[in-house]
Amino acid sequence: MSEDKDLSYGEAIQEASNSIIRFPVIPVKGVPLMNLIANNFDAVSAFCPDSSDLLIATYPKAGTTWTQEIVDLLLHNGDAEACRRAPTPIRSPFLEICSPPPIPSGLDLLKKQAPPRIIKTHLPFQLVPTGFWEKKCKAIYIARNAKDNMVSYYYFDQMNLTQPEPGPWEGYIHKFMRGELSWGSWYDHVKGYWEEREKKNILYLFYEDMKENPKREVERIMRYLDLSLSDDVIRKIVELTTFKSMKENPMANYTFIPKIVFDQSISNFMRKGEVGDWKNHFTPEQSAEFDEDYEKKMKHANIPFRTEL
Ligand code: PPS
Repeated sequence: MSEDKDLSYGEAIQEASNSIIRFPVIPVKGVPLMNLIANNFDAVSAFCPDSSDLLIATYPKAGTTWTQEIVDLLLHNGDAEACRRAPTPIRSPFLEICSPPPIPSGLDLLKKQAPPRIIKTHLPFQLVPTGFWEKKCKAIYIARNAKDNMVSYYYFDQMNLTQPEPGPWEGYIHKFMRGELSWGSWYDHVKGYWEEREKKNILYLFYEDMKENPKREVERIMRYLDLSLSDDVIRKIVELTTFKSMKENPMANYTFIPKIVFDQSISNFMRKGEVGDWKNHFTPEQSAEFDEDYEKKMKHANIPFRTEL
């Protein structure tokens, strides 16, 4: 993917293997971000989207990849082959991501694509480049209940060898509660977009709703994108974006990322895809402590999260 060589994403990672480490985080306006992102943050902030670009924003592990796949299929009228043209991060670049060269950054990939683009971000609302709102871009936010979101992040931090060490589960819960994980506080993240959703015309979705009734949520996204697809195509998109289908799809399951970055022998990227897996991880005492703290942080937010279906 460098200018002079035509490396695939995986090859570029392989070539950068000596520079792959668990990168430390540095605060950017109080939000901990991977140091490579923090050091390049002026360029990220200056990114100027086209008004036709779509932003997909999430706290990490809330259902980003699932939504990226649904959107790509909607924009291609359910054409599975078209949506296997490239791996997810090429079809839908990750705005702020910065990695050692020759791995292309999100901005490098975006520069090479003509709008309309499907742009992924994990940035909290206040760090999203203001160009998105000035240009009145559409934006979809997916939120996932805190406990399942954290469990998913815990496994991801074990297998993603560029993320800080998660350490033991007990300590990880407290890091999550204090907002110390990469991309910061889950609580501030979900509240930030919730508060802005009407003013900025953000479609705010829930992972649990997508699990409960994927057809309803795919249709919701379709309407938001001003598309009108047949019932057959919608059914096909729902089928192509089940957890099982995506786990088997080499263009969506992140097996294209070499083991030196994503070690899927530790945990699969497509791990479980369920609501309520937190019950297999929290002890009753941990759950009570978490809930008490959650009440304090979320009491005025009124966001209808569900921790089970
Ligand atoms: S990332 O790295 O932040 O982009 O990860 P993200 O895609 O947001 O989240 C990964 C979790 O989403 C689950 N997933 C799905 N669940 C249900 N259906 C489908 N199709 C699907 N695709 C991805 C994935 O398994 C991760 O959750 P866990 O709980 O770890 O399984």
